[in-house]
Amino acid sequence: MDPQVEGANIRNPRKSMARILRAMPVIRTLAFAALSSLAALVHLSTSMAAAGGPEILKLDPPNWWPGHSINPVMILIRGNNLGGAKVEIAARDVKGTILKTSQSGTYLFLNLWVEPGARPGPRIIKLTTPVGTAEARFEISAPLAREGRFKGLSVDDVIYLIVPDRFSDGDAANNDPPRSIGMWDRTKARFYHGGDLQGIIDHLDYIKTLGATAIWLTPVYDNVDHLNSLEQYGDGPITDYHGYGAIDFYAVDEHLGTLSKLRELVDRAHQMGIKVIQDQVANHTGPYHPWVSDPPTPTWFNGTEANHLSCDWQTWTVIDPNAAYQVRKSVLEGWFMNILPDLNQNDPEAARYLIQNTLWWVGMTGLDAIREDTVPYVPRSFWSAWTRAIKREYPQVNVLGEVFDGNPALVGSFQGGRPGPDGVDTGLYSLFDYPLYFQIRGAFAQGKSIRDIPRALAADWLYSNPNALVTLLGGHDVPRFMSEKGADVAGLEVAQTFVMTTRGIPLLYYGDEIAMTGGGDPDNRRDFPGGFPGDPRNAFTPSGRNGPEQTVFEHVQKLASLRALLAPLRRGKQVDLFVSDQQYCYARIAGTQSVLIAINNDIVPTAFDVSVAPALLSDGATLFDQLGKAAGLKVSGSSVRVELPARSAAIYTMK
Ligand SMILES: [Ca+2]
Ligand SMILES: [Ca+2]
Ligand SMILES: [Ca+2]
Repeated sequence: MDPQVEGANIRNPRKSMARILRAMPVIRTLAFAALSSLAALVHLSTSMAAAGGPEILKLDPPNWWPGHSINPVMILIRGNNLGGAKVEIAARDVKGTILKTSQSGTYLFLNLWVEPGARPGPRIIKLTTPVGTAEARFEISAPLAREGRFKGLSVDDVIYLIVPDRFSDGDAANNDPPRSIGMWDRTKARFYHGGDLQGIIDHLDYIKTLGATAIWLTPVYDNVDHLNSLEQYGDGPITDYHGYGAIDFYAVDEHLGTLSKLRELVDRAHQMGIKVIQDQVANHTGPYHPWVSDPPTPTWFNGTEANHLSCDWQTWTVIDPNAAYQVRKSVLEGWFMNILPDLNQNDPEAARYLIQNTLWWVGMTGLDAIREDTVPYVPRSFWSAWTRAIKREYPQVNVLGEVFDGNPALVGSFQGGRPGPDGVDTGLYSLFDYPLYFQIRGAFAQGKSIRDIPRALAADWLYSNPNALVTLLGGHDVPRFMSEKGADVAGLEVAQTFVMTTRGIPLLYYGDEIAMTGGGDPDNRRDFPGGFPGDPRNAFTPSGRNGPEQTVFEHVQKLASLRALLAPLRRGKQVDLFVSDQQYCYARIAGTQSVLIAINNDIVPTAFDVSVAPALLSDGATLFDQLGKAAGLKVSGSSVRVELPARSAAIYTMK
């Protein structure tokens, strides 16, 4: 059954959904055009297929826009008996030619030319074979107004990462949907817990109050509607609650909501001055994607379910001048865990499909940036073409890429704006600063030397734009900071101060603002307390937070407000002034304005002298700690004497 046809928004139509509904393909065969019941439609069209006539089940994409930089748009039609079909579109402003048909007759690729002045509304695509005719409705959509949308991530942002299933349940009706019953169980760490898009909408004010300016949600693609028994961890089948196992790249998972709900979320976020970053995956599909047993082209995937490479994770080989092609191949073409079907971006139709899909989500929702999953496992030439296509249509929309590696030479090679070692400019705006992340954990949780921090920053020359890197002390793929050996609240706060004041764009992982604990995946994705019906307390409100939680929350809030207030913390050049085994002092300097940050990572109080001439501070200047924990400073000659309590940090500005 086609998930898009069956979408919940069709069952519960609302006024605001009208536009989305119009965009959905209404699929019918000629003989049954008058049918109004979608359930009956699917049933009956199946019997049509048995009769040998052509049948259309799905259009990817189901709609497109006039005046778009991609024209013709490639429509992948899934159905039956499509071999030898001829296409007819009764419209003067839309023309279609058949590009190819799969040998099985279950896929047909159509090039669709849309006249720039084409009026929004439906067009009927008619496919005819000697045995019969099938029709499907394709929608020409009015582009969303650009004002206030498609803004792109910038150094001024603070990102808040949410795993939607684990944040807040705003709609109990989608917890155990009829279509995918039996996947919801809050006692099981790898089952759906009921969080959804409505729950995020309901807590945008919380995110705003905290001080984040952008939200990143793990993928909202439709994932498989039954238990996943292929990927197991010793306790039976799991679910793909995390969203990374798409079975339909053109639909929102029914546990999270609908496409119109996602649009509503983006609009509501924009109204509150919050950007939205969509998590996308171009490397692989979920193991149950219908393409796996019947790929649209013979080379759609790298290998087949029965015969493929397994990914060996040796990502450095993709830029290693000494790596043999065969070694690199298992990184680029291997299936994750030997399970996840690896898309082949060298297949021209697969590449077009993926590029169009990215632009479709942006165009349908008005989102601002993309977080791209598993970047090193895809040919860099594809990223180059993909980012150029994004820029052509949405010049401000940019991409934050995941290269999960501690080696800055590898991560840096993926940042765009200049050719990489292979001559390819990926066009990626930002990468997660994992090289720095590992040092943050080492110093501020495990108590290792703080020198490792400036030592990591010394590799900034390997990046085309270090200020655009996304800095983090935690995320959904690593154990929580507070569950790291040696971690305590004081160390967490120092780490947060560092992340929010050093160069880069800070990432806050939901729950770290209240010092949540949790080990490795999936324990690091516990439900946010208060986000779910029946929770004993509500940590979204001050009265629902215990003492340490409230202290950490207020600390992060203060840091975010200082970041908003003080331009050097966002845009300033970072100048390291002093480092010893457990003390570190640096300035952020923008124009004539500077901010001084001092950290004592030791378990005892400390005092040290710092020469502040490079930070544009002159004799007699007085400085004040914005965090209110350290004494003020007075510049004497060209230096200050910093005095800090144990495990603490100060952010000094001129009074
Ligand atoms: Ca729900
Ligand atoms: Ca699903
Ligand atoms: Ca791959």
